[in-house]
Amino acid sequence: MRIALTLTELRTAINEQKRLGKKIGFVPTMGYLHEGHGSLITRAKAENDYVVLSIFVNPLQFGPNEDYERYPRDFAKDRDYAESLGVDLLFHPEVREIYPNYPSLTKVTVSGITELLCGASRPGHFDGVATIVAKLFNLVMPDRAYFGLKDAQQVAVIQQMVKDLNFPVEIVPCPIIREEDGLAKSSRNVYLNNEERKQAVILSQSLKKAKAEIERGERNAGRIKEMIREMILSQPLAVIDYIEILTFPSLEKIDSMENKTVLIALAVKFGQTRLIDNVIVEIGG
Ligand code: PAJ
Repeated sequence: MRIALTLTELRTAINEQKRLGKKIGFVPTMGYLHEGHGSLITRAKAENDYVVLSIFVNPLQFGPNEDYERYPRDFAKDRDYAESLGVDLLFHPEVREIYPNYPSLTKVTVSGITELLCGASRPGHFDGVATIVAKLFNLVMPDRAYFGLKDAQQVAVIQQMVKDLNFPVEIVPCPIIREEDGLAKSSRNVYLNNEERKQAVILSQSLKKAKAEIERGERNAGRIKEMIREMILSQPLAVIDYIEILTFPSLEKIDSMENKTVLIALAVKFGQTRLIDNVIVEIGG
């Protein structure tokens, strides 16, 4: 596995592969890798000739009172894990390499769909995500890029950006990887203490129940949200940020779920830790 720390090293490696006509698969991450990231890498390996993984904790997507400084980092462990999965090129730049002038004068803003869900609780977050992903696409020039549906709104935002700005990249959304008890894997799960970790299982449990209710015929979004709210509030440490049911990927509010692909998304805080989870359900008439 080759490691590029600078833009020049990255460009040299990419140009070589492009000259050879290789298909490049790209997995952007902020590191502290787990099997969720691993599933994206494995899929990228299966579908491309050359896989690039980036590990960069992007300051631009963190709010002033968020966890940028304390976001977990373990480069040695990530490097070994990436190598074991067959990553061809690991790009791990410093902040000043990516943002020589921070913050840069140019930003990418996807409007509308960034104003709700996580965008409402984290103003500016998706500008930071869209900007870094656009920069990384220009640097890596991938044929395909892999994103987890754990961050379903992020997938919708990136797909919209790619469409609106004509990036020649195919976005491949990948399923959520979970712990055995259902908790969605996340780099931020290490923040949870034992009691919070136990109670956090309610997120996936409530989504599972919601999906089952829909499968049994429930079509009223308000009733589903209320059921989720009650389940989550049964856990004393849980503080709800949002519970939403929207169309996917257009993220429009709905009352009735008839004939739609819907995203049931939630964000819940346990102590200082904000967790997100979701399920996408295809609903017939
Ligand atoms: P990060 O949180 O490190 O996630 C990197 C990728 O892994 C994202 O596409 C995310 O959706 C996916 N992922 C995380 N947990 C997952 C899980 N349990 N199952 C499946 N996929 C999972 O998302 C980011 O970084 C950043 O916003 C980034 C896109 C890199 C831009 O900075």
